[in-house]
Amino acid sequence: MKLDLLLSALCASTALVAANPLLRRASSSNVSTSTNYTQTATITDAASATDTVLTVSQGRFGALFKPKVLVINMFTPEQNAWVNNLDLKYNISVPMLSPEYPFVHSNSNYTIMSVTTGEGEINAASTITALALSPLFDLTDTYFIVSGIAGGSPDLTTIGSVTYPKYGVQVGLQYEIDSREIPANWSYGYVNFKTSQTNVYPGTIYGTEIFELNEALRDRAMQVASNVTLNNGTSGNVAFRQKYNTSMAVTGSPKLVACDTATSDVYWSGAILEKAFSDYVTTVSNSSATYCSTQQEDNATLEAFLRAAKHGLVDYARIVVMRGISDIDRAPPGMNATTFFFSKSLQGGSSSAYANLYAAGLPFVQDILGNWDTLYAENQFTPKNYIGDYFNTLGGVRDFGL
Ligand SMILES: *C1O[C@H](CO)[C@@H](O)[C@H](O)[C@H]1NC(C)=O
Ligand SMILES: *[C@@H]1O[C@H](CO)[C@@H](O)[C@H](O)[C@H]1NC(C)=O
Ligand SMILES: *[C@@H]1O[C@H](CO)[C@@H](O)[C@H](O)[C@H]1NC(C)=O
Ligand SMILES: *[C@@H]1O[C@H](CO)[C@@H](O)[C@H](O)[C@H]1NC(C)=O
Ligand SMILES: *[C@@H]1O[C@H](CO)[C@@H](O)[C@H](O)[C@H]1NC(C)=O
Ligand SMILES: *[C@@H]1O[C@H](CO)[C@@H](O)[C@H](O)[C@H]1NC(C)=O
Ligand SMILES: *[C@@H]1O[C@H](CO)[C@@H](O)[C@H](O)[C@H]1NC(C)=O
Ligand SMILES: *[C@@H]1O[C@H](CO)[C@@H](O)[C@H](O)[C@H]1NC(C)=O
Ligand SMILES: *[C@@H]1O[C@H](CO)[C@@H](O)[C@H](O)[C@H]1NC(C)=O
Ligand SMILES: *[C@@H]1O[C@H](CO)[C@@H](O)[C@H](O)[C@H]1NC(C)=O
Ligand SMILES: *[C@@H]1O[C@H](CO)[C@@H](O)[C@H](O)[C@H]1NC(C)=O
Repeated sequence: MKLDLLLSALCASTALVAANPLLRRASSSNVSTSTNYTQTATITDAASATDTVLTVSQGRFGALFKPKVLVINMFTPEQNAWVNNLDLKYNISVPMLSPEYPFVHSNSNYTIMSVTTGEGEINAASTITALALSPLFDLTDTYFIVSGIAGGSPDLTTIGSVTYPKYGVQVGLQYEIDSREIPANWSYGYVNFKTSQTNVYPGTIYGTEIFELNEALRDRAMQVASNVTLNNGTSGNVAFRQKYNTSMAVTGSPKLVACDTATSDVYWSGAILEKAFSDYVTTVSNSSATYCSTQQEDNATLEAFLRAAKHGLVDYARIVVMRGISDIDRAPPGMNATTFFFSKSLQGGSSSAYANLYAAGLPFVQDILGNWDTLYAENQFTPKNYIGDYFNTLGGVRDFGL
């Protein structure tokens, strides 16, 4: 371990703490020299402040770590692809991460780190919020790569494809009536809020329905990965792809695809729900977003980052989402939805998705570290498109919505 580097960072942080009036009475800064780092930095006299508004800039003062790249995984096999291959052997414990995934993992010079959120929207939002607010980290210049598996649309992807969304859409924010109880002329049981039919723009918006990411950075991430050899999946995956209509992308080899992602806590499957959710993606994005992957976290992650970006804790233009396709969202012709969904042997594309997320993500990580001074310290891939949420929280004018 680079003890000297750690100690000099600690001294610098102690000096910053001492210089900051809001943190002057901070009680302790506790860095262990084991492979688990634990720091406690507390403001003990906040209650005695006379100002009615106490604004504390966290994430900079006293920060020990300023990673250049932070990979975000959702569960263990996604995490292993990065932690094992890049030897992210240092565990940094951070308060309020998932009880199941309590550590940020780091390489030996603290330039590349990863965090695992736990699965589902609640875990993703909680972990990213905790990390963004942690006084251990200065994430203001950090590039974030969301690296997780997803279900894929057979129209645009196949098992092992790696997709790069510009839009993330949260499709669960709708009314639902069980499809056994719907009128005969409805295609599915989902209806947009404050409307009584589908494909009408929702009449009420929570703000997390749609996020737009930096397209220029996304395109760079794809371009530097354009020559990687992607894992083709098992012989079972190759055979299974052929069950679909040969006009669909699913029957081809895995590729890198620029297309958009849908978030729902519900792990759904089947052609009817695919139609419901892809229609929603189309409606809420004013036809700008093209649904091609389905997962359980991205809009939660992006909402937490949005709030952090609003307060200068992270840069929203430095986020890339990668979703590797582990399974297909609907059955091939001649097979019903339940047989398809519950046949593990048919859904077995996860290993190629994990491998390909790392294979395609590594050139981007190397690009960021290798060209830090010239291209990334000051982001040369500045967005040409609107970035942010429905409420224009980060400024600019959104290109979707009412
Ligand atoms: C979820 O986030 C994605 C960005 O990954 C965005 O394109 C999408 O519109 C969001 N969806 C919802 C319903 O919030
Ligand atoms: C630092 O952590 C150790 C081990 O948890 C604890 O015993 C000690 O009291 C802490 N020191 C301070 C100053 O908080
Ligand atoms: C690191 O944390 C883990 C999990 O809390 C614990 O089992 C382990 O003993 C710790 N290691 C050290 C060196 O403190
Ligand atoms: C560090 O984290 C890894 C991955 O989460 C875990 O397998 C390992 O046991 C942890 N090491 C310690 C010392 O806690
Ligand atoms: C830090 O380590 C990474 C590999 O983990 C290496 O690519 C990079 O050059 C190192 N950076 C410095 C400043 O030593
Ligand atoms: C379904 O039928 C009802 C009653 O005829 C009609 O009002 C409604 O517009 C129809 N909905 C669709 C989606 O066609
Ligand atoms: C990909 O390969 C082509 C042909 O060898 C080469 O011209 C191009 O520079 C490579 N691109 C990257 C990003 O490595
Ligand atoms: C890779 O997968 C594609 C699509 O399933 C198949 O056509 C091709 O033969 C496979 N290649 C190899 C080397 O298995
Ligand atoms: C395959 O898709 C094409 C184009 O959508 C369609 O014309 C054709 O009927 C489909 N074939 C089968 C067997 O479903
Ligand atoms: C789906 O197909 C399987 C096998 O043909 C059959 O046993 C099952 O009853 C079918 N389920 C439905 C819901 O149609
Ligand atoms: C998006 O579509 C809705 C109708 O669904 C329309 O009222 C709105 O003006 C459109 N917004 C933009 C930015 O084009």
